[in-house]
Amino acid sequence: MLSIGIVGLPNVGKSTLFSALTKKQVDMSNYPFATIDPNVGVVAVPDERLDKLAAMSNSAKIVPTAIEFVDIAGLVKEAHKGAGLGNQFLSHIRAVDAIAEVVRAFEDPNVIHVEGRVDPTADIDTISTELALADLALVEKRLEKLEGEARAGDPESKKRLAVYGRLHELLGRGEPARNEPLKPEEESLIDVQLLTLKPLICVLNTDGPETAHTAFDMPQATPVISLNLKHELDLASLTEAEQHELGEAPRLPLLITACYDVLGLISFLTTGPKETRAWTITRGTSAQKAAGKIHSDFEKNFIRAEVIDWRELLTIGSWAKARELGKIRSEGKEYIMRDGEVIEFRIG
Ligand SMILES: Nc1nc2c(ncn2[C@@H]2O[C@H](COP(=O)(O)OP(=O)(O)O)[C@@H](O)[C@H]2O)c(=O)[nH]1
Ligand SMILES: [Mg+2]
Repeated sequence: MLSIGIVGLPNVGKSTLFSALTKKQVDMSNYPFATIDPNVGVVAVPDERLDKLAAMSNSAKIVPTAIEFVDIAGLVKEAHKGAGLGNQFLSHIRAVDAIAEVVRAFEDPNVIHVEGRVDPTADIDTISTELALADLALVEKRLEKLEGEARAGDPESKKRLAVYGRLHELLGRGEPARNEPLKPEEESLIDVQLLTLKPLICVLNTDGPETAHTAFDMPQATPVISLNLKHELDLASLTEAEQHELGEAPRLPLLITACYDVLGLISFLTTGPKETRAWTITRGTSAQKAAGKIHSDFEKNFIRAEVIDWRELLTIGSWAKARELGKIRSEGKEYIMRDGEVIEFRIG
């Protein structure tokens, strides 16, 4: 399962976010996941398509797709040199697939800020610098080994050396590795887990009106979501009816879907009387590979995929009717799957 690490300075709202995300799960009676470990929680990806398809198919259950969130201890200045939890902390970030960086924008004299002031831009800078310097140390170690191998004439090492050399320059300036435009074949030569190459999403923890996000700088192309996390946690403890009564809807689902997006993930759907279910694949996955998500035999014995867009299926009202109308397409193993397609695989 893909995981998102919640990262940020101490006292910015990371654990508040984690609690809000995982609290929601307790109320989801038909969902088997909950908090795995005090710091790791599995969170369903909200998907309105599932409810609608389940109603159409009279499904006994709904199985959403899920991602894992990890509450990682607070990062402090000089972490790359071992300050705070230092390296132990950094190794936890290396293990995740993407980073949700929580940034404090709320003013509250009762909550101490490690630097004694609320300054989102400066905090983002502190975190980026620490992550870049941690990567720099790793890249330097890697370069040393590769230089030896390249001198010995290994052609693969020479290619790697060139890519790591470019990253070294960038990281040395405190810039994230993701700023270096790499071709897919160059990226595949990187064989260490670089923190600053992981997809990043920024959660601006605001108090009150959600306008502050225009007032600070985030590295280019980083999605920013502003939320009042304390308020989200309060909302997460209420039932849907109670939320409705207050006239407030939680904004947390926005973050979950944005994380799914930033990871380049899409879903295909299956529906029937037994269950309606979402399956996660990365953008660009073929029909045959997608079949393997359900069962490895499905991939091996794949004949074809029967496909229809979820909206079209709902409009028609049933799979049988859609077939009658000739609206179910038949696709081969090379077909590239699109988000929101309802599939039946034909297997030999
Ligand atoms: N006023 C205010 N306080 C918050 C907000 N989010 C978190 N806090 C408080 O800040 C403190 C630190 O939050 P916590 O989630 O434990 O921070 P962490 O160290 O990043 O995990 C707690 O007392 C929270 O209740 C917020 O949006 N507004
Ligand atoms: Mg915490």
